[in-house]
Amino acid sequence: MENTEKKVMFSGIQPSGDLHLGNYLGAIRNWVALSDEYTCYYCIVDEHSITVRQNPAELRKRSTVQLAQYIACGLDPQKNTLFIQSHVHEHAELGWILNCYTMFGELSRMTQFKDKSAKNAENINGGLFTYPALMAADILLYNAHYVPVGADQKQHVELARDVAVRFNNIYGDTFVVPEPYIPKVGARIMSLSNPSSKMSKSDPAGCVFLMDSPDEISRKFKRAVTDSDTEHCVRYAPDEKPGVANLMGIYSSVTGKTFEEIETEFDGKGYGVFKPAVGDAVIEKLRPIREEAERMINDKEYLKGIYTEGAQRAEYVARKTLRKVTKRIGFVEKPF
Ligand code: ATP
Ligand code: LTN
Repeated sequence: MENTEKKVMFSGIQPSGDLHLGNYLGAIRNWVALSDEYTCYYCIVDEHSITVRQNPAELRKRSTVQLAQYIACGLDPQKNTLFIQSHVHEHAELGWILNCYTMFGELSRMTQFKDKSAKNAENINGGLFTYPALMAADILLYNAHYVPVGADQKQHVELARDVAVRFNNIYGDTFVVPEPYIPKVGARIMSLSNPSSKMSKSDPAGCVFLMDSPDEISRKFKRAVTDSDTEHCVRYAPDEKPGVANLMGIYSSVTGKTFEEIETEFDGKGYGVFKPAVGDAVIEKLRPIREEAERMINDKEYLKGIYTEGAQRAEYVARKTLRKVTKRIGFVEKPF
């Protein structure tokens, strides 16, 4: 009874590297906060990650490690459907169908495609280009109303909306039209070593990983780039002092303090006090997550049980949506 009335959330992260503070503050934290209010599906999107070449053994390992980290972040597997994308073949099938309703011009405007193709000039494959159609399939299969992501994914969710509307206009109401759900603070955490680019696993020096030791976190924050002015005061001015604004965003996101409260707290104290304080707050936030994930990572049977049940629950819903879609577009009903 209650489940049918709840709105639906769907999101996913690629198992293409270790989870980091940007993933946590931009996305996962909201997933946890919304678990009670919504019916939630959180996926490990392994099919997306092969748009960039992966080492097979590492991809396999990271997919289950990521599941352990989802749970360690606070996602209760009883309340949330946690699963691996490739275990539910409907994603790939609807992905193909939606490719045929997604325009070349739309895909050409995706900034993630432009960024990733610039970084992987030797492997600009078709999957990297058509990736947003698969992401639309992920979301639309579950009739998701909201997609909790960081700001960098807004463009992809908007494309999923456009595809849903286009399909509904041709065939009648089929898909729920989803909306991005982006946090006010923490939507775009920047690299600690280069505050003009987003924190990303491909820049380990500026990236704080969930599994980093307290010493590593501390070192990364002490080295964080602030600014080159002589003022040395903790003041929120994103254009003039992007490094400081980024650290303030992280501190605010982790402690719940406002920017004014942070300015007052560090008034007259300088960066030598501020940077380690941000590091300490992050260490304390991540400590229980790291410890819980470390404990769970070796419990392979437990994790297998979670992703098996998750895929079964997900497939039940995905199958129904795919059937509806194939019927609408005119495929002959499968007789077995
Ligand atoms: P890559 O380093 O390959 O760009 P990524 O670290 O961005 O990957 P994704 O799997 O692409 O990881 O992103 C997972 C989720 O984390 C998405 O919702 C994304 O918006 C969010 N996210 C990623 N990086 C950040 C960041 N720096 N700040 C806030 N949110 C982020
Ligand atoms: N495109 C996202 C990952 C992703 C996703 C999704 C996010 C794939 N499918 C569905 C939300 C909903 C990324 O690169 N971070």
